[in-house]
Amino acid sequence: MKKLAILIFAALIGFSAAAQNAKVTTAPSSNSKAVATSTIQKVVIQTNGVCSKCEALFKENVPFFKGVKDYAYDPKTAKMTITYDSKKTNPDLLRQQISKLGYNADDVKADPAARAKLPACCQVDKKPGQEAGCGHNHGGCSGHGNSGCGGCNGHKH
Ligand SMILES: [Cu+2]
Repeated sequence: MKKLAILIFAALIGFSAAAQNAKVTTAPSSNSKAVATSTIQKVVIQTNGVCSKCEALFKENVPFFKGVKDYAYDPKTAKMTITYDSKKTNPDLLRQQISKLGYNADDVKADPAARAKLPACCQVDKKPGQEAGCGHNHGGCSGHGNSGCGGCNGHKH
């Protein structure tokens, strides 16, 4: 009778040990499942940046928005390509943040207060087909880029 009790006791210990082992092995597998589902996404946003000063401002800000993993900007088209973590941000939020810098972002219009603080030539909307730069804007880029908008590719008459 005593022997049977020991056997049952041993069996119980063995069972609980097995259960603990099972727990340890299941935990990592559920983690790896979460990693497999990528939340990294890419979005292209049309802005209305006009010159290299705009480009510099974007570069100083957009890569540091929450959830942004990678950022590229094409000054010819004023399009931004943003790689982001969809768990931390989303395209609508990114457009709002770009608007707060003073620029249009797709359908989201620039925040007027932020835009008013930009250098004068950066506030001028580029006409479709016009080359990148602040050419044709003699008021804003007075002195052909010597003041107001140092980054302007002036001298376009
Ligand atoms: Cu500019």
